[in-house]
Amino acid sequence: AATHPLHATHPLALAPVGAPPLTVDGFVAQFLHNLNYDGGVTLSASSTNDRYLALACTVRDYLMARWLEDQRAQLQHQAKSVCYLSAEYLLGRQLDNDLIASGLAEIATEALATCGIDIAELRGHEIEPGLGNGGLGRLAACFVDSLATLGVPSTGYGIRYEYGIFRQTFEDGQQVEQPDAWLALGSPWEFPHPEQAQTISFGGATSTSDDAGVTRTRWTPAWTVHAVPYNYMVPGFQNGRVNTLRLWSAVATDAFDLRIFNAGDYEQAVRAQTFAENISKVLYPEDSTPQGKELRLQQQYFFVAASIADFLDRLPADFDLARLPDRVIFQLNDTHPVIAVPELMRVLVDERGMDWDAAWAIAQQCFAYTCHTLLPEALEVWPVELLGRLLPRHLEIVYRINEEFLAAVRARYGDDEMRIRDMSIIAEFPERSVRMAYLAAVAGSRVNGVAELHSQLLRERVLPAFAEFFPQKFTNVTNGVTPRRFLRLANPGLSALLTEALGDGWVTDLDRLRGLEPFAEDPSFRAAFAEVKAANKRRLNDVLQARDGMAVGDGHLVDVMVKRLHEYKRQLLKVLHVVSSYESVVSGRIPVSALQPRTVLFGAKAAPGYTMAKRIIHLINAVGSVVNTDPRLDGRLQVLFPPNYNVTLAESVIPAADLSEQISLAGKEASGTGNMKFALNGALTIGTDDGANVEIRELVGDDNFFLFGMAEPEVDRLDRAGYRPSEVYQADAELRRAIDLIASGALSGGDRSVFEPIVSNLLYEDRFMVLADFSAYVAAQARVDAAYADQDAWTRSAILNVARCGFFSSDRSIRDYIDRIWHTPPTL
Ligand code: HBZ
Repeated sequence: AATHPLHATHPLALAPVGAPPLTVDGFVAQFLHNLNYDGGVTLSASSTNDRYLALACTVRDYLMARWLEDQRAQLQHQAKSVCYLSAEYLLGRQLDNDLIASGLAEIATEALATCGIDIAELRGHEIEPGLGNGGLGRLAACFVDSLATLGVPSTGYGIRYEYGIFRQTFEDGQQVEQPDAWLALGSPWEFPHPEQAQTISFGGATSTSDDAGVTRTRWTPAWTVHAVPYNYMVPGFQNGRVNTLRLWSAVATDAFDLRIFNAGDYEQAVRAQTFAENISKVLYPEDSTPQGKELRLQQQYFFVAASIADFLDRLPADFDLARLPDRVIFQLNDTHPVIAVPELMRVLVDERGMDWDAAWAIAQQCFAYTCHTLLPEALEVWPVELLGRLLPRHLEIVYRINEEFLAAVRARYGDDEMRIRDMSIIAEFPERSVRMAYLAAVAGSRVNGVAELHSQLLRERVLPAFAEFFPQKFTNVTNGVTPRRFLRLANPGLSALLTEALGDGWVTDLDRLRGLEPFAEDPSFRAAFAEVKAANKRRLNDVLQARDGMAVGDGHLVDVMVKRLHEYKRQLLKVLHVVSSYESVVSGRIPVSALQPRTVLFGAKAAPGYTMAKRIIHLINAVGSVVNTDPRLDGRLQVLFPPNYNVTLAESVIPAADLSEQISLAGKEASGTGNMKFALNGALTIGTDDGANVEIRELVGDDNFFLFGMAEPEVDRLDRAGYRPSEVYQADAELRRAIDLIASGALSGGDRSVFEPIVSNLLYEDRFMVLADFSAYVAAQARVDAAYADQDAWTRSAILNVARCGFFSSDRSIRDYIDRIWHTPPTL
């Protein structure tokens, strides 16, 4: 087949032997081959699903030789590598990403067109793998993308949940959770390797024996389960590099059900199988309030034990384990994988016969811990009773680690019992339990927060005793987001504009966006930029129309708050502002013509057991139904709440936004990453001095950011002084009118009881100080309206946001991890 002009400088032009020819004809041939020989259908008889699967396999085929080569090279070179341990990866659609990463997007589009197929329809067919809750899981997905793009020897390890984050629907404005059967139509992206399964043990008891004067501990587990790895390609951006994400799936072991089967109880045997396979069945939908459930601890141990065993299996047979720290760093994504610490100790001491002190010296160099929270209730603790029942040997190991650590604390400070109780890995109240964050801080070579402010508060407020004891361990790595998915893929219009202005190097070198600053002063560039934003709003409307029958208003300021529903994030503050605007118009205090036309768009899932969060969802929907249908508003204020906000919807929403709502109570949002995605897509932020907002504002400048509200020290002072929200309510007429309207039942068909718990919580508790920041927020929104009235000046600010946010590339975050924590060579 002739070489297509498109491919002269194609990144896969040096395609290794075995890859299909890099031509439109070559792509067509491979696609049809896959459709016929793997799918077992002809083109004319094929369904959308058949075609989607064949297309996915074709893209895969082009990446395969590179992937195999990278796996081989990683084994051969045995360079130090990163094992990223994360219970969550919120990946988003794979086809979209892999088309762009492989550089095949144009060839594939053309090739399918010659078959009479619109590639957009197939791209829209994929159900995204939603194997995460929110920011933490999405961060892990951005990081594996950057690791591959930077060519860092690394593997992402996690769990292949059969059901990811639930699909959200609304019934009468209330959230209903549906199972997310993302594997139902088959996943073309995964490669199972049952022959590489690991056996993972649980329960039972330990015993000791004397081995030539050395005490050896033996763990006799009660039951085991197989962990089967599924490999996923993680292609770097057009660099011929393909890394691996390894997700583990639980399968019952033969031994397990055979025993029962032989006893003649078939039903019981089947139940046993179901029990074992439950481990990877479903993602826990709680973000930030862990429930301390046994199955969750099983999940955590299951995937870290399998991952450690898998890593060790890849070392040469004669490898000297004393050199393990030269070969690996296990990065612990929050406390979820922290049980890896006693697991590595168990393997080194019990299985490999190493002495305790040598093993501990090694383990301390092999782990690093990232904390993602500031909320005390989000710090995981496991009851000693549960840990001892499920993992008796690990509990013993934790006790010994704690004993030696507390001995070191005593050696430094004397018998200061207060301090000992404060720093003990074992908490005594309200029940004896293991504090996983403390274990991570003791064992890890580094402890990092995810934004400057967060890392500071981590040292000063969350783990102060540890920061004093191990000052050298504490560091910061500010989060980042991948410009591939969140600019290049999600915002093709802006991408083209950037490439025209700066060349295409920005995709892997986001600091080049700085070069955009002078363009902010160029009227024709501003016009082009504004046109891209307008086109993105039209595209969003097409998506919303098809998905939910909704649309943002013509000429409206698009005001977006998308993130998990949590009280600390303060969706209620946004709701109060909307209710207040509504009330001012319908009461006649403000002419409707004075309203800046706005569409307020929410997206948020609530943890199924988080009652208050679900009430807030109900309230948002109730406000929407009233505001959107009241003719007195003249269509100038709209509230949209499309259900099931996920990565795919984010890719349409973020590029269309004018205003990004980042309004958490200062000191509560560790970093935020949505804030970065919006700024990079040219939305202006209205935000508090919290998390990475602080760094965004420093970079974009005060003129291009709407700051409001208390800073963290003020929050702390108010808290100590005793905060009384009802006094704020009494003192602020505008606030009172908004709250009274909600309390009146006007938004709930006259039923005052529906939102009463929200109202009384605001008036008498208001843990996250919504009322205290209300007036500042309203004033900041007035500044937004005034600024938006000058469209050209707004566009200039938007361009400067893009130009100055290159720092928030996850490539930069990964380089920081390499410099400050991992010390791995950047490329293989
Ligand atoms: O991690 C988020 C933080 O809230 C956010 O500020 C930060 O930007 C982001 C990335 O660093 N934390 C989470 O998303 N946390 C969870 O999703 C979570 C999930 C299960 C848990 C606890 C937390 O048991």
